[in-house]
Amino acid sequence: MSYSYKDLTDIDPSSMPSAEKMSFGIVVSEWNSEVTDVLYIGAEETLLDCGCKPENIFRHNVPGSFELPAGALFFAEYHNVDAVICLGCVIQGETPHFQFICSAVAQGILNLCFQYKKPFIFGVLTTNTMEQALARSGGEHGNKGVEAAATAINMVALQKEMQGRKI
Ligand code: DLZ
Repeated sequence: MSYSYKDLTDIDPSSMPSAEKMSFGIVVSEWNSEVTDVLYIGAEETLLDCGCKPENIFRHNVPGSFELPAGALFFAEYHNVDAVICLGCVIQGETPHFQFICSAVAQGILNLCFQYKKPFIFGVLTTNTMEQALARSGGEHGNKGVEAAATAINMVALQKEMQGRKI
């Protein structure tokens, strides 16, 4: 296993459920795209490493993190995916309404889980500085996109198991 961007997130695909029969929507915020594009690469590589077929990974962009819940909702309405991964980056020092955006996005994503009864994953970096965001998107603190994808696989596997379906 080798990730294109340095990744210290400790995910071993051989100890993960197989994602061979799973499908994923990934919503990516274009705000701070130098960070969110790397989150996407980490997420996509993790899904592929765990056996997901490339044709079962669907990406759509939204303008900013505030739009992530709406993008995820569109996935739930118009694509029959097993889980939706939301990737964004909100930086406090550059965002006057930081708290408002972060809590709205977190609550919006959580609400979708209950509304659609499937996993919607919060892969949003909420940091004080760009430096901290870069450290968590392929830098010394790993890649939150990897963590979000691994969480999505584990949650889909859990849901299938509890439904009595084969993974
Ligand atoms: C407006 C704004 C600001 C100031 N900062 C960020 C940010 O750090 N990260 C992010 O993802 N989005 C930011 N946005 C854009 C909002 O998320 C949203 O796209 C706009 O307010 C339009 O609804």
